[in-house]
Amino acid sequence: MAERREHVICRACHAQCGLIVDFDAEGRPVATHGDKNNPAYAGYSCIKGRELANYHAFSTRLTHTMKRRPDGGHDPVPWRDAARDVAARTQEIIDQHGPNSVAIYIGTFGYNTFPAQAFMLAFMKAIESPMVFTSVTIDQPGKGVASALHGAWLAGSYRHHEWDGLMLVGTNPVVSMLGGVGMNPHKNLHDAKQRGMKLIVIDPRVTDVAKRADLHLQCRPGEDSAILACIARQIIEEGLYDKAFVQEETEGFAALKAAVAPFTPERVAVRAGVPAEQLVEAARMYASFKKGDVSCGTGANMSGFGNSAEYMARVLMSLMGHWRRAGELKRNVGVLIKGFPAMAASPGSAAAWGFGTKLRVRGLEECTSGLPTGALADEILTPGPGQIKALFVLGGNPMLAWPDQIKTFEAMKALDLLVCFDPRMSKTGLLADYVVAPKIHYETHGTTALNEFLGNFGGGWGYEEPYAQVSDPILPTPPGSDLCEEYEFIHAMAGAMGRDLSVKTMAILNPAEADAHRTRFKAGEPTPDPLTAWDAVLNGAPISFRDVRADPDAFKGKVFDRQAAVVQPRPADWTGRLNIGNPAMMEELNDAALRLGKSAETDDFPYRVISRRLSDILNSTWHEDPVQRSRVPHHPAFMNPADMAAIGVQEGDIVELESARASIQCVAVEAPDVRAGCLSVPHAWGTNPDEAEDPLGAGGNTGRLSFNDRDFDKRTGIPLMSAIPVRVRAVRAQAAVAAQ
Ligand SMILES: Nc1nc2c(c(=O)[nH]1)N[C@H]1C(S)=C(S)[C@@H](COP(=O)(O)OP(=O)(O)OC[C@H]3O[C@@H](n4cnc5c(=O)[nH]c(N)nc54)[C@H](O)[C@@H]3O)O[C@H]1N2
Ligand SMILES: Nc1nc2c(c(=O)[nH]1)N[C@H]1C(S)=C(S)[C@@H](COP(=O)(O)OP(=O)(O)OC[C@H]3O[C@@H](n4cnc5c(=O)[nH]c(N)nc54)[C@H](O)[C@@H]3O)O[C@H]1N2
Ligand code: SF4
Ligand SMILES: [Mo]
Repeated sequence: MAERREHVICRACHAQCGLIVDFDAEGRPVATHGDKNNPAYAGYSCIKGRELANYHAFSTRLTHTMKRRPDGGHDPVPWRDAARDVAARTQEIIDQHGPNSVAIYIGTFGYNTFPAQAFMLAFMKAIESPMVFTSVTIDQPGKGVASALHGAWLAGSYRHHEWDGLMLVGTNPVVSMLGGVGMNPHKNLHDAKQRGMKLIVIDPRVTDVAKRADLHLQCRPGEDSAILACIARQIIEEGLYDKAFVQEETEGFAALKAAVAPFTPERVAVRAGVPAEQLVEAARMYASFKKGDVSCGTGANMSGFGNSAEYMARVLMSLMGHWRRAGELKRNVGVLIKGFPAMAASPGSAAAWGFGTKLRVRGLEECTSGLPTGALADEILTPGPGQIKALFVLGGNPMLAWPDQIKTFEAMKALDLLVCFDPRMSKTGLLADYVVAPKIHYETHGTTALNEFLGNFGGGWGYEEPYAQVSDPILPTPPGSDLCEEYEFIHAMAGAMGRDLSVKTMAILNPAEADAHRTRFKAGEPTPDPLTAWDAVLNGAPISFRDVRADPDAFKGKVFDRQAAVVQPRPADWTGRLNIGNPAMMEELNDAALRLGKSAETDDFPYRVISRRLSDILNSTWHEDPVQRSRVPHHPAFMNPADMAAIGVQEGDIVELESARASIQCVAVEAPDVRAGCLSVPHAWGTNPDEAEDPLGAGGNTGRLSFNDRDFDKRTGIPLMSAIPVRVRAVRAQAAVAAQ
């Protein structure tokens, strides 16, 4: 029996599950588990969360900020000294090269800690550098672009308890917790299926969700926009669309109809490798949904036509009027995040690019998904005015996560100053001048604001109800450690440079309104305490952070008593309409149409490496946990048995995957659920290019297989990160490995 129990928010991924940690008599955390009384998660937990308490005491955990020696090794330094040194070097770089020579990259864990992100953005504003890069443009950048061009629907889409149909494209939400079946994905999917919800899955792999699908299109990768265009064409051709909705709420129907005309089921079937009848069936099934949703994930965004795939997903929803209508109720009206007004209207198409910072390379520029991270290595390596000389990496790991690892490596080495905020010595940290060791997870205050925030951007993301949880630190920092929160370091650094920080709230989605809710932290004043930092970051929330914290139940996670909003009709003089025929997207469809009739195969590189996530591991994090390692001992390349036989590969052999760029090594795992011709390989594994290959340990880095300057999207800069053409050979047999 536990001596003490603490409710916590798991921050091991974006899902922010409400968990319970049991402590023994000595005050040590002994077990972590789900909380069946939690109204949003209903007992859900995953292995990463159940292991999170141990993560605080990993052998690889940094207990001090590290500073690089001239010989490349690192020594511990007091963090306040490091903040002063980094400030001085940053100021020198600004004096010599101008503010644009300083860039930041915000990765996965730059989101999980809202104050870190808000303070880092305030720092960039203080030094007047616009060079803010994030992982969004190497993740699902089509979302931001498509949503702007198609136009948002202010009242949002339906939530999973309402769906009678769902289409998932290149996403596996049961593992990723993103993609749209809510916060207890197994239970929600089960309940929805019991209720009669129909599920269509488009994925080259029989994923966890595909196993439960009513219709699974096990397509070739990289053909999603063609498949969705075909479904739209069929729906239009058979007259199955919601004519009243299309007439009243959309514009561009004629352009759409013309652009999708080439995508006949017969032609798309040949290109995408699925039967024509299945495409027709998918169209009829989707059109039969009354309250449906289409959700695209990383698979659809990383394989070449992400903008038009995301756009066509929205177009299908608009053709069927699958948006929340006037008079209906919107249950989640927000707790810590103020979303959009519940109105059955669209502001209409907005510019997705052409308004912001221009890069110097490949004609790329800021878009609605941010600055193209796919081109950041070039911005560091290309000489001349505006060359990036200093990079701050907040909770990310470029060396294992960015495309084109070889170029990334050159870029990291070329920097005058590289600072990582990371609790361990990551592969990027190895190359950094400073690795700032932060307090993590259970050593800090937490809120569920991030997941609530995400709920405003993806179909079925975030919470159904006005749910929130807050948490206080439950673990002390390791004995003898010298740790800070990321925001404290940023504040100290800004102070040493004599710059005030004007921290913008993250709690308000309307940009102008958010801008009016800034909190100023003056240079030279003491570092704000964590609750004051959170106050600033959540300034203007529907329920104030302090009021949420005043409710004892909020520490366990609760649904707040807020009245559901009745969706208001569009005002009579409203001009905005959903744009289903945007010219730029019709042009991208034309490009996809040109490929119809051509073979998707190439002789030189006949296989395709496709991305996937593992439930035990989050990107490059968690690999060192012994429990996870015992569950995933090697870096797997999941292969269809027919391909294994054709190449002469056995389960457990080391295989080499060679692209036009480079080759990597992984361990072959037999997987009948993977489409023949594809290798399903998790990303963010591997070594740095100057380290020995380690196929049985660190594995191979799929980012090394891609060029960042070929086959890249001209708007978001994302290159092929899935559907990467390769050839495959066995390099060492399992028996030889075992005999070592
Ligand atoms: N080929 C291919 N490449 C991909 C993908 C793919 O599917 N295929 N996926 C892409 C996607 S979607 C993404 S989002 C990116 C991920 O890109 P990144 O965010 O750059 O990579 P991560 O591995 O998530 O890095 C997270 C880092 O945060 C550190 N960390 C953990 N906890 C904390 C904390 O509390 N505070 C701080 N400051 N740091 C912490 C971890 O140690 C780790 O080094 O990778 C992309 N790369
Ligand atoms: N356990 C765990 N959870 C995670 C992460 C993790 O690493 N581990 N990462 C987090 C991050 S950073 C993100 S962005 C989300 C991502 O969440 P998801 O987008 O749901 O990511 P995946 O689970 O990799 O699912 C992508 C699917 O796309 C398929 N696919 C690959 N290429 C193609 C293609 O061209 N077309 C189609 N239709 N399908 C294709 C793959 O087979 C795979 O099943 O997950 C988050 N959650
Ligand atoms: S799904 Fe994410 S938040 Fe939930 S327990 Fe697992 S790692 Fe933690
Ligand atoms: Mo991601």
